[in-house]
Amino acid sequence: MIKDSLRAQVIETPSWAYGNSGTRFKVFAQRGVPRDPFEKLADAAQVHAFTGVAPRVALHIPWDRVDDYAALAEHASGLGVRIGAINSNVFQDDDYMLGSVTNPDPKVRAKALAHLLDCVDIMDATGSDTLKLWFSDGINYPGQDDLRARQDRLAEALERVYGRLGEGQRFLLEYKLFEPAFYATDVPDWGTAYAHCLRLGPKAQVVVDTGHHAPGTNIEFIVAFLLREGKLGGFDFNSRFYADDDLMAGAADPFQLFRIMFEVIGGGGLTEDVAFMLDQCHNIEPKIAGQIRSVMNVQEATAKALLVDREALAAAQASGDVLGANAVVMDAYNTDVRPLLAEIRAEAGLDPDPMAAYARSGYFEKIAEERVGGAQAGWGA
Ligand code: RM4
Ligand code: MN
Repeated sequence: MIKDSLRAQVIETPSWAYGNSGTRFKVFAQRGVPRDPFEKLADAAQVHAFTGVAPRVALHIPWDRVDDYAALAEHASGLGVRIGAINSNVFQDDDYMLGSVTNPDPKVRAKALAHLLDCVDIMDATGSDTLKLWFSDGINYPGQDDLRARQDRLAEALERVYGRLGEGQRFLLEYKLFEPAFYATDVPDWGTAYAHCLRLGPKAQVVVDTGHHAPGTNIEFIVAFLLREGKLGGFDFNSRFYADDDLMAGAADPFQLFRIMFEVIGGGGLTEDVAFMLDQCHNIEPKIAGQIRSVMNVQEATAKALLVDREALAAAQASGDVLGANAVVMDAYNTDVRPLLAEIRAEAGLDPDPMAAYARSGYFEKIAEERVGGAQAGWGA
């Protein structure tokens, strides 16, 4: 059963992770980086080829704008992958300086809404089932704008997008504590996202980006709560030491990732209804290998969480055995699951060691040599 669950897990990688990215101080260019969305999909297909569990690739619009989205989706399927979530982007135009859907200017709000609706058109054209909404909207100074009015504007836009969703489509509303707004963010936390989604209905759910909380936040509690209410739409996995660091998932705090997966499994969330997406894109690690590492880290956390002896745990909990219950959880966490995952890969005809197999494949050398000329994809591209 554990093996079946691990085989069935789908981990989605983000197109933007394959382009150049960085911090606000510097975006470093790397060799072999894709020049267009087609090349990004080719790189994502490598992650799937070596791990066997990453067949979905998220797009970011307009970074991944193409003339023919159906052709892009076809290109993906030719590579053995498919289009995952469509991520809207209403945070990079000059017009959005004071916000997008919550901007005081109705013309700017209309422009932002039109973009969100365009993203649903792209879902139709690519067969994507998920729209991911993240708003950088907020204010920097007390009194800069009316907090309540901004919530009204947000609700209005979300309602319009919700109404446009077709059969089998949903949107995930992402929250983030701060940055780029520094005084008040319009969707700062899971409670705000949850309240908006609750009013709209079942096609609106919350997405938990693990980097978007205050230090010390108990993210697994949020996960357990949202899952219980049917409102956990998925994750943007990445890890952080300080703020929204966007480092490899499971790198900074593998124990936290395990605790999250423990709650996911306990709440029956290890299904296709919960999207396990990576939102990791940092500036120094090689792109494809970095994604493979994150995928493996999510798999390892999942495997450990699956190993928890739920019966023994329930018994210890029922008898008030504090140390016993904790020991059951820690036993699972301290188990080395790498041999189990290697076995599953070998059974599926994959190399048991995806990192080494990818390194040996020569793919990086090939793209580094071939992809010369043209503009490398990156932030804002
Ligand atoms: C945001 C948020 C979104 C992601 C962008 C690139 O901070 O996490 O999910 O699409 O960054
Ligand atoms: Mn995110």
